[in-house]
Amino acid sequence: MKIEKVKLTHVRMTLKAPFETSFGVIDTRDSILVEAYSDGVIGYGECVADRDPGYAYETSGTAWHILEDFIIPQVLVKTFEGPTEFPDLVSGIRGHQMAKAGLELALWDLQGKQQGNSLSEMLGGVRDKVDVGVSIGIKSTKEELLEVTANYLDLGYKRIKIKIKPGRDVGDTQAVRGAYPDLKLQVDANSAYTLETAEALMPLDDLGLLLIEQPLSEDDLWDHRVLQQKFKTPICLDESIHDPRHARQALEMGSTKVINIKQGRVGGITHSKAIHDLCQDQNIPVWCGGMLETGVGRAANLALASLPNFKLPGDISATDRYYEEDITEEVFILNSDSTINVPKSPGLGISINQDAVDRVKLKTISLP
Ligand code: OSB
Ligand code: MG
Repeated sequence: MKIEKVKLTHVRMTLKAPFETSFGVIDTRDSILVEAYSDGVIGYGECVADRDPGYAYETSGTAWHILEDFIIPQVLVKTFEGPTEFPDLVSGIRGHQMAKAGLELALWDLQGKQQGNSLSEMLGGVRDKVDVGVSIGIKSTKEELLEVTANYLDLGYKRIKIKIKPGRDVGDTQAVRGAYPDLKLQVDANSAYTLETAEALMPLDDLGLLLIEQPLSEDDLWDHRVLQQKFKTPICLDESIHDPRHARQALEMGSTKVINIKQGRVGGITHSKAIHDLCQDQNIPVWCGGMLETGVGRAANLALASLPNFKLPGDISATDRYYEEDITEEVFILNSDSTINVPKSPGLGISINQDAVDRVKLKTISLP
């Protein structure tokens, strides 16, 4: 594989409704569309870093810089087998997993198109539709949370995740559980607690939750281990897992019983597959997280979630849950059994709506 040109486009898309998490309110979502050119074929990827460093230290600004000045120049001067070699190619660049994942995804799409295989086929996917749920932001009142939850259940989502933060945790979760005793329910704190303040979360342990996602710091494995020992509910790590080594160490320590895999956060599809395989060997279920992606990243998430050890529903919702207009021609819809179909066409199986990109474009560059 020889990449002749890479194009980056910074886009900013308006969410249909603001999404509040413990780290702030997201009303517009930035991302970088990555295009890799080789032999007349274009592969597309999406870098999921957001405008602000609230979820992770990376931002669309840092990712742009690292891609433009370090990652792309290295890839342009090499000839290599394909995307599985990409992590080695960029191993001299520390961190910046989201920046790396954006380009790696474009290489997967490219290789899939060249060889005529869908990403799911390339990875060894075993299902053509995947179980999905919806992630609900913090609402102003419990009543509003219950109303929004009811709306998503009406639409057919069978698994609900609610965002929590100190002061808006046990009460909100009890309200949803009270209304729906049998609902598949989980919570996500996005690193808002310390070991001390997490004491307030103990009542969650009696609510039959599927899991409690990332209660403690984004860079912490040890305190999650201490917390997991107090809870019977599985702790699930999101922010803390940046690569397969972190996953192995977290499992060895007992810091987590479930892993949320986001291909952006862990440096791409190759690392995601490695984490999946490691967890599968140890009987640890994984599920596919989301970053409010455009159709590009959503297609990748669906392909990833078709792997066998994705045992819990993913945060992969229908296009109409996020955006009025997406940048892909394809629109992802929810089936009546709370699943979304895995794309079948070569690579990511999506095509870009260039007019839609132009409507949300902030800037673009081509390298070399
Ligand atoms: O922590 O899972 C998270 C969105 C942006 C940043 C972090 C997270 C989320 C979500 C939304 O929970 C998942 C989605 O529907 O894409
Ligand atoms: Mg999360």
